This record gives sequence, structure tokens and C-alpha cells, in this order.
Amino acid sequence: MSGCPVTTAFRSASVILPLMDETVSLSKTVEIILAEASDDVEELLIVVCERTKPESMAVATALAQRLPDLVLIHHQNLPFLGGAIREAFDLARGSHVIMMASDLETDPVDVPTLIAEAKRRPDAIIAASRWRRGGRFEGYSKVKLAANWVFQRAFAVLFGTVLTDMTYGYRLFPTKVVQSIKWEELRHPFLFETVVKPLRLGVEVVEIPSVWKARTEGRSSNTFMRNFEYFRTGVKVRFAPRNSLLRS
Ligand SMILES: Nc1nc2c(ncn2[C@@H]2O[C@H](COP(=O)(O)OP(=O)(O)OP(=O)(O)O)[C@@H](O)[C@H]2O)c(=O)[nH]1
Ligand SMILES: [Mg+2]
Repeated sequence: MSGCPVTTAFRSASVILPLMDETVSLSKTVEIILAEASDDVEELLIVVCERTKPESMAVATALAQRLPDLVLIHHQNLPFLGGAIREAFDLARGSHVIMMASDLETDPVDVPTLIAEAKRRPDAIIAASRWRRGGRFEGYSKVKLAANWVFQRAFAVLFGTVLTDMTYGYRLFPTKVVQSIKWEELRHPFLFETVVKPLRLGVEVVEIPSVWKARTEGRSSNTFMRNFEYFRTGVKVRFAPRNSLLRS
């Protein structure tokens, strides 16, 4: 029904960690993932670009030296956050991929829960939600919170889904699903594209609650005005012919 290849079992997860200006946050993210889920992790794909800070690069290099079988540093060719994740999708060797950040806003403590759920539902996308009971936002501005809620409700209706959080860049996907879809976004709206395209293709999406905490290190690479680009992405995908969403 979905037009995407089927995944019948969870084997391992490739964890994608895009990196710009994080140091301690990256180390902590890796430490927590390895303490909580190392048996299920295939690889940690740290994606860097020419704007990645030298001190962040140094932390990534040290991790790759300490964990040569696990950590891979990829220098992206496509620009921006979407470009970083799209290239990591194609590199992933695990049966599943986890899209998250290295700024601790996507709480790494939830990685084992994403994986446990994927073991029960290997063909589904497991999405972290800040709006589900048990999840929340800490340190998010009131204006952004209200705009986020209205956006979530409007696009849930437009896509006929009960999902509560379609813009959070913290999800686990079957690798075959992300490698079969034609991705277009390069900037932050990619985080939304990665749920709406699978939804249109009939892929099941399951949510788990998650707590988002504003980063204490580095800065967001997104701007408030860019959030309006998410509308264009949503409307375009909603009315695109299904077969145009897949790679040929
Ligand atoms: N390699 C790479 N990493 C990036 C790029 N842009 C952002 N990142 C990293 O991706 C993660 C998420 O980026 P943020 O800018 O914090 O995005 P966000 O928290 O989803 O967005 P807001 O909530 O709107 O601030 C962070 O760990 C960033 O360092 C990029 O162009 N290339
Ligand atoms: Mg962030």
C-alpha cells in the first residue's frame, strides 16, 4: 500500500548527529546513547560542514579516534541541515536510522524507547512528540509555542492524521523508507518533509512522548521567519501526486 519497501525486522540503528557548534553536548549525547543502547547501534554518523566550529570538529575527531568501529565523520556536500541528514540517510547501514541533534534538545535518553518501539513495529516510523502526555517544551517562547500548536492542529487536519508533533526533528525510520523517498528540502522544513511524505505514502507513524529542553550550548541555525516556509512544504506535499514522492 505504501509504495515504500517493507522492513520486517529491526537489526540495528544508524544514529545521525549533525554538528555545528556543540562540544560538551555532542560528547554527552554520544555517552548517553552508548550507555543506554550500544547493543542496538550500528554506527554514529556525525555530519559536519565548512561552518562546523573547529572546537566541535575536534570533539568529533576525538570520538572517531576513540571509537573507530562506531563513529563515522561525514563532510556534507549538500548545504544546510536538510542536506546533512539527506546524505546521512544514504550512508546508513543499519536497518533503521535515528534523526536527532547534537545540542541535547532531542533528549538522547529516549533513544532506547525509540528502538524498543521499532522492535515491535519494524515497518513504522517512531516519532518523538513534545505534545503527547508525558512530553513537553522547557524554555520555548510562548509565541513559538502557540504558533507551533496551531500549525500542528492545522496540518493534522490537512493530512487526516492524529499525530501531535510533525515538526520535531527526532524520529526513527526504517532505512529503506528514507532511501526510497525523493527529498527536496535543504533547510529546517526538511524535518517536516520527513513526516509528511511518508504519511502521504501510507507509512505508519507511531508517537512516543519526549521532553524538549532549550539548548544551553551554541545557537539554533534556524530563524523565526524561516518557520513560515513549513507551510509551503506541507501544502506542496499534501497535493503532490503520490508517485512524484518516490525516487525513480
Ligand atoms: N552538519 C550540519 N549540522 C547542522 C546544520 N544546521 C544545523 N545543524 C545541527 O543540527 C542540529 C539541529 O539544528 P538546530 O539549528 O538546533 O535546529 P532545531 O533545534 O531543530 O531548530 P529550532 O527549534 O527552530 O531552533 C544541531 O545539532 C545543529 O548543530 C548544517 O547546516 N549542517
Ligand atoms: Mg536545536
